[in-house]
Amino acid sequence: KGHKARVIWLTGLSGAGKSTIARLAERKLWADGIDACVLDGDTLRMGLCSDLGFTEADRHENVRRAAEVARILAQTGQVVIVALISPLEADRGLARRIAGVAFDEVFVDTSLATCEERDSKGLYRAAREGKIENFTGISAPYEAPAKPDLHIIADKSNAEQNAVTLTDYILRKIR
Ligand code: GGZ
Repeated sequence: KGHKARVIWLTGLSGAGKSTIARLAERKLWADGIDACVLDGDTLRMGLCSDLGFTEADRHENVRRAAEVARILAQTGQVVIVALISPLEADRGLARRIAGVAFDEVFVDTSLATCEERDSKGLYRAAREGKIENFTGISAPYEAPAKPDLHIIADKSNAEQNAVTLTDYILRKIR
């Protein structure tokens, strides 16, 4: 069982589609009999990370905690799909080191223009109006991965297609 242990780390802007792709891929893996689970930034921030905000230090701590949990889960032999903005290259490097198992950095690459146009939660608008501070892409940095293990150009295709791309990649890696 343990040979499948793997951390799949999705990084991208708010609204890039990370959570949707992660959930769809999780189901596809289940359908193939593979133990998979999702650690989602939004969900972690409701509990384990509810004390954290969006300063650089808090995001760093958020990434660190998610990576530690991912490590524990991966050690049970699961494929752990993490969906966090994780905007800084250095923090993603930390996550890779903490995970301690096979680790893939996946760039869910949806342009800021597209995320802002969709604005499904109205956060970009609020950020533009100054109602949310340190908003990634608007008033806080996003460092795009220079050499992601998988680059999903999410602008050009729908979530289902992107989830197929991700699932196929994972299946190739674990088989
Ligand atoms: C970025 C923010 C912010 C700020 C609230 N900046 O699209 P969402 O709503 O559902 O996902 C975003 C989520 C980001 O949490 P992460 O834990 O993934 O971020 S990080 O890895 O950088 O720690 C967004 C919402 O929280 N949100 N304020 N200022 N996203």
